[in-house]
Amino acid sequence: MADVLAASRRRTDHLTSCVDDLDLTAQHSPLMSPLVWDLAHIANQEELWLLRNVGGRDPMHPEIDSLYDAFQHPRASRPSLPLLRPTEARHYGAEVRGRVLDLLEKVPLEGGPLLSGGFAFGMIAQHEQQHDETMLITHQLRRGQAALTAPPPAPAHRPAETFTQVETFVPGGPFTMGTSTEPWALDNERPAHTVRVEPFHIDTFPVTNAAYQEFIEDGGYTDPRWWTERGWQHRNRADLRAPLFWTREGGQWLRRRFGVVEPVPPTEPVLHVSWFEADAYARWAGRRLPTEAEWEKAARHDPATGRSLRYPWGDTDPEPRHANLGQRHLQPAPVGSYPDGVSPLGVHQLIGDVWEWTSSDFLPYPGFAAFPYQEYSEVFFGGDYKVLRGGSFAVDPVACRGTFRNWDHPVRRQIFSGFRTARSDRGDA
Ligand code: AVJ
Ligand code: FE
Repeated sequence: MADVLAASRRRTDHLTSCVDDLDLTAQHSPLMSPLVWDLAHIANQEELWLLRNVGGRDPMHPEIDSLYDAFQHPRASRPSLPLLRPTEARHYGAEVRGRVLDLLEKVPLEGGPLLSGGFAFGMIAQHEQQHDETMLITHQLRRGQAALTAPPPAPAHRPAETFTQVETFVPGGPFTMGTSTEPWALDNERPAHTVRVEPFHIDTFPVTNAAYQEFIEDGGYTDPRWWTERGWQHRNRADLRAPLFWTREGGQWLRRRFGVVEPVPPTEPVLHVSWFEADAYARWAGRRLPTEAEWEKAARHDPATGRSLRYPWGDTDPEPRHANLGQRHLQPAPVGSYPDGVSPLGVHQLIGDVWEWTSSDFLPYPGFAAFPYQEYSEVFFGGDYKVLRGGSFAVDPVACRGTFRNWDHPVRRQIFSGFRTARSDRGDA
């Protein structure tokens, strides 16, 4: 447990030590907090859940709690708050962590639901990793010289052209969705329940930049036939013409990625598209987005046993050969890069690379119970949110499972979002 916590802190340090204090306190986009807010929010949540709720300690700095309550201050307003300075925020985080490690030696990892299986500690490690992904998004939005670098993923084993329009059949019938046994699963992934889906076909790989460019070149962005009414309004208002961070120069698509401008790689899964764009692409292709249940069946269902696996490759924790996770690379890997991560039905790269938009709204599973706080999931149910599945290259393995659910507004595209499409077995999409 201490190692898992240490890994999240190493990543936080990495993301906040490569820029100066001015950069840490600046707002790089109204969509994001200053990095120094995330830094102290991470410490504040750790203090709240581990030192106060688990350890029964008194608040260390009660006067700052409200500054770091995400529900009290929208992101755009956070730079004007009297936030802790970078040095103070780091000091606060280190002090909390020191006390947490003391507590970890004393407290039994069993008993109440908050402690059993080390849930509270796992929840806090996941929370820090989730904010690390948020901070990586801020880095991507930040202008100026590159602050982060990472080696590119290895080239794929097969040329990308062979993957165009390849799809995999998923049989109809029941499967187990969600989990009641995964110790660190968050409340919205619970409980396990049986869901039936009709037979369908799903893209074997995420939609690539090359395929997405065909949609652009075919006038996909200027033809209202492919868009929902709301999507079309949004496309006009926001003047969408291509994924976020793409520019066209001399007949070529370029993208800005962590401060570097480069040609768009045709074989990579498309990144930085909104739900509205993903939905329009699918309709243009004569297809549709998969539902969340369809995505999970394609990812977890093992037809040989009828059981749902923890991950597409089986029940073992993610290793680098399975998936592009953990910010080892600062981009998705070409399609075909992870034959070891394939699901029993034969679907590739469901975990890692890009978050995948589904057609589903973010709703509770039957039998849902908010735990340990309503603000984690419950207050978002029924709002204007679509579910994303699978996790991006920026997701740490500790915050990633076949059951993991993410959600965001359908207009959002600064997140590491892509998609794959599906079609029903019979009739139209
Ligand atoms: C699950 C990614 C939507 O970042 O807003 C972080 C996770 N919850 N702090 C978010 C979260 C509280 C959440 N997402
Ligand atoms: Fe948070």
